[in-house]
Order: sequence, then C-alpha cells, then structure tokens
Amino acid sequence: MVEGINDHTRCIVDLRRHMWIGGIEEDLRRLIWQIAVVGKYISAKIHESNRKLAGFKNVYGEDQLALDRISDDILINMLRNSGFVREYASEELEDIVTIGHGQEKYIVTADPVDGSSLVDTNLAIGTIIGIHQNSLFDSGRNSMVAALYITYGPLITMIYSAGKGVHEFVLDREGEYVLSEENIRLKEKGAIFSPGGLRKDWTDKHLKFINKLEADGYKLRYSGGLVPDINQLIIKRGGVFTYPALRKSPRGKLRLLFELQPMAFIMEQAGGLATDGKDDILSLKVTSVNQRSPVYIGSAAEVTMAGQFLSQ
Ligand code: FDP
Repeated sequence: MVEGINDHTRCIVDLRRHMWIGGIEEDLRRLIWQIAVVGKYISAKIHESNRKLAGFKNVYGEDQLALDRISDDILINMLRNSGFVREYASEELEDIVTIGHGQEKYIVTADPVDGSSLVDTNLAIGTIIGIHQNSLFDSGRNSMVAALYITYGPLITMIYSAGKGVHEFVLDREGEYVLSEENIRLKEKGAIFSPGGLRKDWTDKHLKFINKLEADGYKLRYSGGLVPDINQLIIKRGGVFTYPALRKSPRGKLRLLFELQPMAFIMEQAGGLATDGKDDILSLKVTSVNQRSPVYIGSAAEVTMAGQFLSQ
C-alpha cells in the first residue's frame, strides 16, 4: 500500500493523489492524468458512435472505425497541448509524428481503440498507451517509463504502471478515477488461457503447449480483444495469453510498439512475464513502427513453460 494511505481513506484515493503519494515524477503524472481524462472522451465517443464503420482502411488494411480516427484525433490534440510530449506514434498513423518542440521529455505510443472488430458486438474494448523517454527505436527496456490501458466494459477501468507497481482505478459516477486495487501481483501460476490464432495455423510446438494447458485443466478465456484479455489475467492474478507465430505469419499478429510493449511493461511490473517464446518482449529492439511479434504473456509458470515447449 502506498505510504500515507490507510484502509479508511483508500476508497477516496483518486488517480492524481495516488501518483503524487507514490512519488511519480510531476510531468509524468500530469501526462498520465491527461491521458486518463482522454479515456473519458473516448468512452463518450464509443457511446455516440452507434457502432458504425467509417468505410476506409487504416495503414494495416483493416476497416477503420470512425471511432478509431476520432479517438486518435482527441488523443493527439491533447498531447500536442500538454507540453510533455515531443513525438507521437499511433496504430492509426503511418509514421511517428512530431508534436512538440523537441525538448519535451516524452514520446507516446497509442492504440486509441484496440479490439475494433468487437465494437459491433458490444464486447469490451480498450485504449493502450506506452510512454517512452528515449527513442522508440530501442528496446522497451531502455526506453519505457510507464504504460497504461483503459478498459471500456460494463465499468471503465484504468490500469497504469510508472515502474512502481500496477494499480487499478475505476471511473466513478462523478467522473473520478478512484483507486480500486493497488500493487497488483500475479500468482506464480494461473488457471486460464487465451490462445490467439487458428489451431490449423499453429506450429506443432505451439500446439503441444496448448494441448498441455488443456490437459492440465486450464479454462479457455478468449474474447478477441487484447485489453480485456490481458486485464483478465491481471485481475484474476494469472494465466497466459498468447498470439503465436503462425505458419504463414511467423511474426504473429500483434504490434510490438502499440500493443505488446505496454502490456509487457505492466505485466512485468505485476510480477508476470512477457516473451516472444524466447526473448522478453521488452528486450526486443524495435526497428520499424509496424513491427509485430509472437507473444506469450502472463504468469511466470505458464510463460516459462511455453518457452520450454518452443525450444524442444
Ligand atoms: P482487433 O483485430 O479486433 O483490433 O490487434 C488487434 C486485435 O483485435 C487484438 O485486440 C486482439 O487480441 C486480436 O487482434 C484478436 O485477433 P483474432 O481476431 O485473430 O483473434
């Protein structure tokens, strides 16, 4: 528990106060706060969007929701005016964008609306943010200082880590992010698994790993949205999510900068692991904005076991 917060006052600890008490550096906590506020606007847009497609494609050739573009615009405008951000990279844009004067401390990566294929089904979706201090073309381990994600589900929740543990906040009816879980730590081993990709496209080694989880009685929990699927592991304190190398796409599906680095940062801070099957996600050097990677992320026992199956 953060020093100075006792059980009695816990329920009224909001995000700003939590970061201040936790000793997060001022600019960083103001930036995290501003991004969390953008989550409220994105949530409002989700309600307004009426689940309509905009009818054009993003840089990966996927149908792009008006919602994706609007959310990206809201985020970039806020960051441009924040005074803390010199560069912005988003899954919705082709290149890194300079938005500051060059002296600002941070670079932000964003997947403003992840899980867009779920919007029409009314399943949970999310926003994923990475905050870097150095260059994006480095490893996450060398450049990241914080990460957060917002889950838009029946409740709106925000999980952040600025390198001092993982903390969850719930957006309450007054529009305040209120602390709900502090210093979340995964167990060594969990009970659920979320396997991405089609079984027919998996490699034999990956298939054997999944067969082992099934034989050991792990429960299948896959929503098709990275944010709720990772959030499930964090809140349930363990298990594994994987989007592996596929026969036709050896780099898998998920994007290193926008999806995997932020989730790996949070997962490690919660005592879990995130690898590409061999190396830590945070140790992979980024060479392209669009870089993808296979991923095994979750509690230590399952991610380590995945590595053993893949190296056989
Ligand atoms: P989506 O295509 O709906 O945007 O990378 C995006 C992502 O969703 C992740 O949120 C999710 O984990 C993954 O793709 C789901 O992929 P599959 O549809 O292949 O299961």
